[in-house]
Amino acid sequence: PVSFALDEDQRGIQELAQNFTKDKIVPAAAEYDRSMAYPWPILKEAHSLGLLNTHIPEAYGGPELGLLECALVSESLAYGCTGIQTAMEANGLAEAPLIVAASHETKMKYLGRMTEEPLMAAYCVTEPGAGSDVAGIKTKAEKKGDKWVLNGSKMCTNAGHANWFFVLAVTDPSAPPSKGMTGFVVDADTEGIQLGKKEINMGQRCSDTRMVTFQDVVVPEENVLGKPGEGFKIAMKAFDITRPLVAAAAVGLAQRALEEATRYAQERKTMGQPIINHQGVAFMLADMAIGAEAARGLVWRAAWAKDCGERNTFYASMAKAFASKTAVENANLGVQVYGGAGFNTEMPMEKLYRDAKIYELYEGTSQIQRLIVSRNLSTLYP
Ligand code: CO8
Ligand code: FAD
Repeated sequence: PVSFALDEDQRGIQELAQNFTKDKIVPAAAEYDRSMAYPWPILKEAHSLGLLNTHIPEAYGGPELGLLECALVSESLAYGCTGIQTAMEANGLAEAPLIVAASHETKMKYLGRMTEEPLMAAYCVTEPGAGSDVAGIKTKAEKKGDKWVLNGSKMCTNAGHANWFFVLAVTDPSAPPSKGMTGFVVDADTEGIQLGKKEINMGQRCSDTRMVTFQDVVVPEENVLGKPGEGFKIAMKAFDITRPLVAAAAVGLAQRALEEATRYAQERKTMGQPIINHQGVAFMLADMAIGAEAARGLVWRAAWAKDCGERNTFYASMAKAFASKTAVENANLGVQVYGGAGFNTEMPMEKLYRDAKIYELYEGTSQIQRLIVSRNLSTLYP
């Protein structure tokens, strides 16, 4: 039966994440935004509570949550700070290709260590010359004896703190991209890896985005995920897992903006009334509530489809596009409800506004999500 009611386990994990957010993330968020320090103490505590790496299977020491449960966690954590949550979610993104395609031994080695200690990992697909067009990447790996030699540059989250990278590289330039690329797991301490400077971004400033350069990096054959040539599809299948979760994080931001704005509108008075009594303000709050609830519905739809074993690409892109738009709109309306105070860095809304924009860019831009949705339409409605 269709139900929007969460069961006891789902409520339990949601409450755990909400309490952690209230106690640890919300009080620390503004300072991490100012200092741009990587939030190690919070990541370590999240790890000890089982709130990091939530979709690692139990066989490798993880909680093996369903995608819907992972989405509940992502939304709850992002409510507190999407910069901190992005660092956490980027682990899930790096792990997703391994969950999709790695051998038991590789999962044991690389997923196992993520559950044993608080380590971070990074997903390296985007390059300076190719973001939306994954088929256009230039990083290459050549087989030399029983090893692969990797050369190229990537731009990714968590790079400066990663223990290992998932790297997508061209291995057969003569094949079409979807059959000529291979996914590798690469230990971060391998010789030939150079890290660029931390990028200073508009928002989510404590999250670590950097260039990583691979120069003649030697990777053993056993670190190939699946078979050579399967990399492009493995990278895409990973997005089916993570786009609903990135969308869930956008919902967390949208919900936070709604709650902060609603509280403020009850306190702030103009013309002898709390501003929430002015219809012009109340309707902005109503739009924010409608957006957050609708976006959450799409996230749950995309997560549920995956949990049922269906291909969820269509819904994952819908959820990602809609939730990102909602995050940006709610942050914008939130600033409007706050008036001039919304523009002040001492107030929460200014950070939400800066943090929101990235949702329309990373994990596939809003145009790319629409491309994916639109490509499905003629098959669905011939
Ligand atoms: N599952 C299975 N197979 C797939 C999937 C999928 N989801 N998607 C595509 N394929 C298959 C196709 O069926 C096709 O197969 P075949 O060749 O056998 O017919 C093949 O792959 C090629 O597919 P397309 O024809 O659709 O390939 P295109 O090159 O035309 O287009 C996209 C592909 C959709 C444009 C793709 O390049 C894309 O998704 N681009 C966006 C890239 C992106 O999202 N980058 C994000 C990087 S990660 C990031 O930003 C991290 C943010 C920070 C962390 C936040 C916390 C997690
Ligand atoms: P481009 O692809 O150059 O796009 C430019 C513009 O053209 C966009 O508006 C785009 O929507 C539009 N466009 C492009 N192609 C089309 C088309 N066919 N139809 C319509 N419009 C189109 N990448 C990783 O691999 N791992 C990470 O961990 C990671 N973390 C990131 C963290 C941050 C903070 C940022 C900013 C980026 C990160 N990225 C990461 C890269 C991110 O995924 C890319 O920036 C994103 O996919 C867009 O690629 P691009 O920047 O090259 O833009």
